[in-house]
Amino acid sequence: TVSARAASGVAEAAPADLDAWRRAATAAAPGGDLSALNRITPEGIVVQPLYTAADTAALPAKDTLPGFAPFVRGPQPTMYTTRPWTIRQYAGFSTARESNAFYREALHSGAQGVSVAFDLATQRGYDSDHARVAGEVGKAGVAIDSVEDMKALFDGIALGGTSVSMTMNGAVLPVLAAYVVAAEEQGVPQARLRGTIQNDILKEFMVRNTYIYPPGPSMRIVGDVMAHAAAHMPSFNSISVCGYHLQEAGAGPALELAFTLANGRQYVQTAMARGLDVDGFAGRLSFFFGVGMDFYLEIAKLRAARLLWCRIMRGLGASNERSLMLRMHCQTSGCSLTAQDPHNNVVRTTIEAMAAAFGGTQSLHTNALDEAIALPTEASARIARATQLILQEETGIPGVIDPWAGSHAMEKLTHDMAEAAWKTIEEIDRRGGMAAVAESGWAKMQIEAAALGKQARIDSGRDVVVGVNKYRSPGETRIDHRSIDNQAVLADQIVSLRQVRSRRDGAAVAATLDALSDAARSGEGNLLALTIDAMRARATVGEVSDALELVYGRHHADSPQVSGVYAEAFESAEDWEKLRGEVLAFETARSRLPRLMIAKLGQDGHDRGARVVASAFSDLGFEVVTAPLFQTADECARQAIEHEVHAVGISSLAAGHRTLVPALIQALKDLGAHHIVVFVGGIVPPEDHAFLFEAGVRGIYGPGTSIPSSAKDVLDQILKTPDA
Ligand code: 3CP
Repeated sequence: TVSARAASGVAEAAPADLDAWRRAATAAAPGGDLSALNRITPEGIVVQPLYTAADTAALPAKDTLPGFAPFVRGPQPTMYTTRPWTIRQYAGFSTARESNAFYREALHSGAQGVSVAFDLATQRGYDSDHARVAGEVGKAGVAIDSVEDMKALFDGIALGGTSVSMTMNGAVLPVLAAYVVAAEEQGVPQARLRGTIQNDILKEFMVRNTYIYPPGPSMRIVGDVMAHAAAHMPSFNSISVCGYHLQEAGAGPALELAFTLANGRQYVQTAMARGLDVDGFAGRLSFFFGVGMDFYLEIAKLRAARLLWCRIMRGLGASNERSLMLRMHCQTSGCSLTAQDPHNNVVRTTIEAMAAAFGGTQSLHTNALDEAIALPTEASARIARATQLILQEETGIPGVIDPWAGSHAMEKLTHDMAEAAWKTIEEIDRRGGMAAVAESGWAKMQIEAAALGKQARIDSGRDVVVGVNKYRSPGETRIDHRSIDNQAVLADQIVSLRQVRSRRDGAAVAATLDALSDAARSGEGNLLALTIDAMRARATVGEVSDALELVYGRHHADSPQVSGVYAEAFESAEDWEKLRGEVLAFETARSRLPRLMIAKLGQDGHDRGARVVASAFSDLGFEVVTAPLFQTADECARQAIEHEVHAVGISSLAAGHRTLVPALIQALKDLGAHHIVVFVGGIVPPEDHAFLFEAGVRGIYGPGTSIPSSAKDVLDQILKTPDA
């Protein structure tokens, strides 16, 4: 009998008969086709319904140990069993004083490290009183103009003991220098500083856009930071090579992995080319990955990252174990969060955080549930932190090192992920290396094509997002959110800038700034060391940036648009044809195609949404002009008129909309262009909608809006408006 067999354990111990399983599963599979149960990811990775020993028998790296090369199972022999990952929440807003209070409360309530978000003015190297940044000071991060602000930011936080991460790339020199001087004035010498500076400029050119100078000089700056840190800051991670932003911009896991590792390799090569000994600095390179909802694949990605980095570093001649070991920070995926049913985001973040822990991260940020809407509140930040505390202290998860090891599925997926990424790395090599493909725009186009495919799969319902394109709630869930009084922050910053400028020795500051410009010109000297002198003398972030801009100029990117990808991946022929028909009807009514300009205003360079919308609208038959980044409202209005557009779509992701959008509408009116329809997409809290509509905005399309539905609305709005 069955129970007798079960009791004896004989049937359970019988060798697996894979053929018998195949027959049974084939009979149960749709259409009798077993392969229909495979999922093929957009990157071509096949996820099977079942994995067995047959899938892993030939894998080379399936039986390794943590703390030993190739580190698939983690960089430390004991991993979380002796020290869990660092709970490090990215935060910063308003003034240094307010952010300081937030950090102190977080550290008191379970956070284990600090991670500073700077406002866009600081990231782009402008002082708060610069005319170009008036709408953005203190908005999406903290405003830092000088050492005095940096000292206020870390007041009461012992910089020798707490590790601090700073997301800074373009303005890395003045910001890191201000940190070094603030620590020095706290009595902590550089040599004792622990922490990480992002300093990953290649991905800025690819997706994030907070570069300041052109690629060549920017890479010199990266190299100078690495060289200075290697010599004087032995416990400081001089770079955090980021995949996170690539994933946020649309890259799938294999593409994220490939580009991140190739960027990392490029930095190592740059430093080696300057004569640095690879084992002298490579141990302080760090990585940063996004963790999305594809649970198994995300764990596989993190394991594969360590495997491949070890291979890459051996290839570059590194021999020290630390140089071969990839250490990482992870962040749960911002773009997996939804503005609809925001409480569901806690669930998403928990699942992603588990993937990061199973993947062996060293440090983790968990997103707050309201991050698709605004900056986190005290309450949402508390839940986000507790998500990690619960994983660390209630679940038992940290008690087993790399618990997925030996799973046929996980070992095979780790291998397949590594192979997929490696293929892309080889393609990059064929195209001249990472610096070349970042500069040519090829890398950006790959990411954008992935983003468009994803958007089309969501808009046509193939990829499910609960509460967005399926199971939508009939009502709207309103939640509190934090808003920043930007004008008050600006007023504060102007006062403190005045104080700094009036108390310092102007001639001494000028001399340090001249030395910096000279070093930029000659290529001699270390720019970070010279910037530390300047910041110590109380130069400001903007002045240091200007001293370098004088020599290097400001970079203006120009990247071609992807076309046809959205149309190809869109799966509902009926909806598609209907909308195309409406565009053609518009053409008949107005004797030309609908023309629109997609723009971003101010220093908000997060342009994934803008570029996806531009490309998709263009596939739908619109004529689309993409405005250059970093425009003022006036500049944008003039361009819209020059291009004779019917509508301007502003993509706003950095909370500048309340200032910048009304300014644009006013500028259009001042120039007599009342007929140009203005709409806004991106992150706009519901409370701001009435304000923007009153200012004259005609449509607001938040995260989760399908592109065809916004396109239809834009057409209707234009038709309602008399033409010029
Ligand atoms: C750790 N240690 C151990 C063990 N675990 N020692 C023995 N046994 C163990 N099991 C040691 C480590 O070797 C290390 O010492 C020390 O403890 C700290 O551990 P760690 O693993 O280095 O952790 P941490 O200090 O937190 O550093 C983590 C990395 C760092 C290395 C990843 O670079 C980091 O914190 N990165 C964060 C980056 C970040 O926050 N980015 C935010 C981006 P030693 O150092 O002496 O070896 S936010 C972007 C958001 C979007 C946007 O851009 O807009």
